[in-house]
Amino acid sequence: MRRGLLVVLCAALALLPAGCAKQEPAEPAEQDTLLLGFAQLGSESGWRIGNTESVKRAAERAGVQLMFTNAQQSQEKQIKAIRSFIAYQVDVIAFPPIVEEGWDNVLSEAKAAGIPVLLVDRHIKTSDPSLYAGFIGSDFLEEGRRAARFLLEKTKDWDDVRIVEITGTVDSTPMVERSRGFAELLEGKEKYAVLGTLSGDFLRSKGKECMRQLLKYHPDANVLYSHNDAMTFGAIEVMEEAGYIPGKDIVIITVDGEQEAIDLLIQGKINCVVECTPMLGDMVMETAKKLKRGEQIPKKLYSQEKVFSEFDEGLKSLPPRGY
Ligand code: GZL
Repeated sequence: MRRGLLVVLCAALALLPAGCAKQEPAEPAEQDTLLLGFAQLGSESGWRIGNTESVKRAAERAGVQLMFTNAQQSQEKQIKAIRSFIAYQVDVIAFPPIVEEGWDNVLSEAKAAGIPVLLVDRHIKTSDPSLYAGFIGSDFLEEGRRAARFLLEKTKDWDDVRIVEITGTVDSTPMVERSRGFAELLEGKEKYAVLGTLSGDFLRSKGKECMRQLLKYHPDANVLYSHNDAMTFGAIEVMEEAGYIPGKDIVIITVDGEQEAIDLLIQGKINCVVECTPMLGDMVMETAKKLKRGEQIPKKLYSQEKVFSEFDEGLKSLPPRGY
């Protein structure tokens, strides 16, 4: 029954602007092959594109039959994709919730259908934690603290630290927690002031707009804390257009760890890159297989991450970042 719906469902999914990219396994699907529905949130950054590649490559390696959709930054489309996976009776659903609120109804439907759900990369706010089996991704609070720890070291001899912050998508877990972790370590330290905060939605284009606005109202800013590399790249363009020397006139702390960010760190245009790895695919496949076997999994599985900064030796010999 389930496989029989495949053509209909993918045709229906294909009506979604985001389309359905079902990955044909190399061999004919065995009955015990895991069928995983992955509702990606978009293609907003190099990080997200790397995450998509990681999921698809891992599915191939693991012999997992993958149904993959891209919601193009729309929560409504993510919800529709999850509903289509429920209709198709996939074995496991995995997705990065674009924002933290608004998932209880559709996840209750998945629970009623007996389909376990994996939160990947981002978290949800819910009063019912039974609606998801587990979370796989980064500790964003710690990422924020790591950004602050670098800043405290970098500015220990400064008298006056004037920070502007460009945040990610409002009400997304990385935005909320990267802000909170950063502020936590600067709490009560008089010489640190956040002059202005704007959301760049994790997009390079909006990062440019935000930096233009922030420099207009805070031309004396001497630190930028940006929640992802894509927005940082846009901000650097604006700084240089306005005559600032990035990494010198304005210390730049960014999160993700794309290759381009490491290259700019080596050039001295960025001062600190807090790693947030998109390479979650293998963890997702391994955990989804455990769920299909009815095994218990941890409620939270954190990825291991590092910090790269101007204090490091050997940056030029780092392996390629892959995103
Ligand atoms: C973080 C991830 C964020 C990245 C951005 O895990 O959700 O979304 O930091 C991406 O680059 O757009």
